[in-house]
Amino acid sequence: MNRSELEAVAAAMVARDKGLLAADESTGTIKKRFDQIHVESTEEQRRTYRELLFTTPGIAQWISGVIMFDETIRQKTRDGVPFPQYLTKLGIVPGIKVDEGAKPLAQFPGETITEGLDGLRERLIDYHRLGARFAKWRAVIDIGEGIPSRFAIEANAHALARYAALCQEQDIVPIVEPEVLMDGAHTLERCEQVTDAVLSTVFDQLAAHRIYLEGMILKPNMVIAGKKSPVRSSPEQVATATIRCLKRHVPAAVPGIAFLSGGQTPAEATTHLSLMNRSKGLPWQLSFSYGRALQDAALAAWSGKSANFSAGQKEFHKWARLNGMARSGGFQPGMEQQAA
Ligand code: 5MM
Repeated sequence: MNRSELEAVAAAMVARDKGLLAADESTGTIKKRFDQIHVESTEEQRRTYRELLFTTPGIAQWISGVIMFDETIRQKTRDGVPFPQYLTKLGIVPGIKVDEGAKPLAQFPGETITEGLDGLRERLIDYHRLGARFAKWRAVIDIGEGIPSRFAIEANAHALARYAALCQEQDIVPIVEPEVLMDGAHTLERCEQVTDAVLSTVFDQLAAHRIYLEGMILKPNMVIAGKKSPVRSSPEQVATATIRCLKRHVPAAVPGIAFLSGGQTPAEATTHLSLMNRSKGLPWQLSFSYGRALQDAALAAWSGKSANFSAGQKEFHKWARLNGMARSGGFQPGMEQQAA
């Protein structure tokens, strides 16, 4: 393990004013996104859409790294430049999703375990050769009646730590993503309780697996009420509870925390990030690693039509820039209406 290399890549991933683009939708998920805009999910359409994102003019000012899917990291721009090389040239760090998805956890109805550890060492060697310098693994924890169980939290935390150790062995920075879903009807308090338990278990496992904390990035959910909860959380409540929870569990040695958006609207996710970044004296960088919050508007503007290619890029640029501003607390709700 090359510690200084891991540290340098992790620092670049959470560099000032920048964040990560999660463009690692698996074939099934990107099909769902394309279905919403009535676009057929062919390999060429997926390549074109990823090219739209990666070649957006000026994007390197706000985007530090891109998480790709296995298919994407092997694809090229229309001029024949492999995506990882194209991004590296712009100063954007190429990354790769290496988990193989959340599968039902046997004997634990309604819960999942993320798979993908078998053969991971060899896959990481291959991805490093292709240009990836960081990786991502997502564990999914749902909140419902009687769940999550202690066992599911532990099993997922154990897998996350095994993944992280294999990444660091191959000089790849692991993004550790334990996502507590916001799909349920739970309150913010319940989300905080579960996120507390999850982060505490994850950091225990990371320590047990001898993870070099300075060479990793945490990608957590924000602490927020479930989408079906009748009680909505105010932006201030989300920001306060999220920071409180992170302070309890995330060691200062971790260089950065890059949030997922989890189904919040782009404006909500950006507002929350901005508010949190107004807190003084935090030991880590607070950044973003959004999928939907960065892409929703771009997807809708593009809608699969080549005439809309630059309209899609404009929307992606806009949300990347607004989140870049949120990195130093400079985004205010409403700014998205004026922003071009
Ligand atoms: C972009 O979506 C990612 C991949 O999802 P699948 O493995 O289900 O295809 C996802 O892991 C994403 O990186 C994170 O959940 C963050 O995305 P959001 O949309 O929540 O910001």
